[in-house]
Amino acid sequence: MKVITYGTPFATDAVVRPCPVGDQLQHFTYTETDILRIFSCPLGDKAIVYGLGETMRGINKRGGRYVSYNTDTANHQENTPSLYGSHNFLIVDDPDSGCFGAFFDTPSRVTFEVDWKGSGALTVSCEGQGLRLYLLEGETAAEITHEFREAIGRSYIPPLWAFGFGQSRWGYKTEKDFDDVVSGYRNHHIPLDWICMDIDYMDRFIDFTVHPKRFPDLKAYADKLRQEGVRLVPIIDAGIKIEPGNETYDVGAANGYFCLNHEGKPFQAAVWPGLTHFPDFFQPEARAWFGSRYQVLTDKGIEGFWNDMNEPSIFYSEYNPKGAIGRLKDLIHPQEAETGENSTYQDYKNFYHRIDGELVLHHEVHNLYGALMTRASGEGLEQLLPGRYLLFSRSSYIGAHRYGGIWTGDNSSSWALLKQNLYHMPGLNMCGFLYTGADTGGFGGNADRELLLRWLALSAFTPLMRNHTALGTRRQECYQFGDTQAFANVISLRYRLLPYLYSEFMKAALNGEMYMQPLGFVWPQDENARACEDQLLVGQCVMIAPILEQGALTRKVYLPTPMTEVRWDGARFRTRAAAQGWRDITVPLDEVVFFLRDGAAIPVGGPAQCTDQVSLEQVQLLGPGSTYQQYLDDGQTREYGPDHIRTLTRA
Ligand code: MIG
Repeated sequence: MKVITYGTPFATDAVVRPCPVGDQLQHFTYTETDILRIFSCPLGDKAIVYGLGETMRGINKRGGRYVSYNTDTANHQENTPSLYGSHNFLIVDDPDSGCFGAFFDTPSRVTFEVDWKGSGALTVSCEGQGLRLYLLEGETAAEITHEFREAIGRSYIPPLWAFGFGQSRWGYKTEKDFDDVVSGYRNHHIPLDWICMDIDYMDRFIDFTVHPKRFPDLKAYADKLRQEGVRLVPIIDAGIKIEPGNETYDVGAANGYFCLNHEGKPFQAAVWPGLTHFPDFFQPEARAWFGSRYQVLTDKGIEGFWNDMNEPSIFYSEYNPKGAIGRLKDLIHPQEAETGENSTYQDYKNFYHRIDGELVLHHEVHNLYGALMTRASGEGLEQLLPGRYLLFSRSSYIGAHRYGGIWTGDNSSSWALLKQNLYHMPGLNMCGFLYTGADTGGFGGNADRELLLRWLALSAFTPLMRNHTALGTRRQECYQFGDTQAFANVISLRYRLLPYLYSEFMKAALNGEMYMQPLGFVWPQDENARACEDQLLVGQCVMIAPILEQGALTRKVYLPTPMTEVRWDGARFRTRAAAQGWRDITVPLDEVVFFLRDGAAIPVGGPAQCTDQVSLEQVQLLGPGSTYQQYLDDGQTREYGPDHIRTLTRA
């Protein structure tokens, strides 16, 4: 990897390894305008462009236009240009001219046009004061990804319980709402490990408060659920309610920890709590202070959090009085949204951060805001808790992957967004985000039974497996769709596979490898594997080929090599050899089918209703292979390391 510097780039801390300076630009031609630095290169007909993390469309980014400018884009669709995170790393993999990788490291807006409108070129336009361009060479996309991952530092490692199944819904308010979820799952013998507390647990949406009537004694309540094997995971929003007596407001205001407006006063914008100030996460002192605020909840036995609204999302402000209406217009007129000039854009040009004694316009460093909130929380939780914490954020930039995971935001209950969940995973893994997943079943809109079951069969393999949905949508808990046996079957697979999934996650995190990768990473010479957009490898031994079409009981699967087909019916695994080439599989709604790579064996455990009941040690080998290298630790302390490997051998 080599770095070339343009202008006066902002230090993002995305890359943590020293990197030699490149003497001249490779692969791209460079042009400049008053406001843009433009990098362009031709794309061969067969070139695949991998990467770009949280962006819409397929694994291969060809044909699209993607704008790195973190945006609260509920109901995003295939052509939505900006989501919640900015991950400016891509790989061009051309069988005719070879592979290279490029990371455009700037917190300002960047636009990627990838064979956009058939241009036959990759064009990257960067705004802002400057950037660092990292270029990576290698034989394969996998090799380049590994080098990049080593450069950006080790991915965040969650506790084992975070790999259990989580239930969430915007609208749970009282202890009774949560009790109902616990009993709903336990009574139907569907495993469950954690439940998210959305904004209604707070007192009037004020961060680091608990609603006094709804949770008169949160500590006692959290302890009670903990006895039943369930943890509570509260949400924290970016905006701090302006209200004397709100301790977070008082201390933040007294110490100058909030972002400023043109007049040097704290910038005001309305979000859930009403008028708020935004913490200036660019100041190290503000980060340390904000991170320490989580103690209000860790003192009550909380070990996991999700950070929301940290693009930051803004409903309206004095600079953008029609904010909410403007956002509605963005949804109705996606063409306007496509320019990136959406309504919150005005806000982002109207507030400042204090960075090393200088005022910096938010817009210039916009894409780092959520990442720095994650860093503040992660560093805080590291101090507050003796062991590992669960943390996932909505907004992100590369670098945040060292402190927490992300979820992919407000998707919807549609087959298109189910597919998107699969497409997202490899690009996110390339950028270091391993602990990630989508709102299973979809956030907006109403999920039906079939969609939810098929979605669960995919998220059973994503590290973050959470059913979440919006206020006002159909009830989406797994016991709300008639016969619950199918749900118990699918989710129980996740728990049976935990010894394998956890081991592969840990190896991927500790060794800078992919946890979920496209087939083209492993079989770059195989044209069918390269073209495959609806199958993934999970760890080194498993290939998944989920059903992604409504009404489909069968699908075609491509096997680059001979494999073992595994069918899980809720009670047992049945295996049979499957030859190389195109195969048809039939998958009833209450079963899951996946594949083991040729000669592989994986460890599987016994039945469990929560991770407390999971033993990573008591396992059996599944598949024709005779050995497996299992990563093993206690799943909760920070005593992890690449050498915690044991060799399992078939008795
Ligand atoms: O303005 O907290 O993406 O998961 O349920 C919406 C309510 C705010 C957006 C998050 C979503 C969450 C919702 N939040």
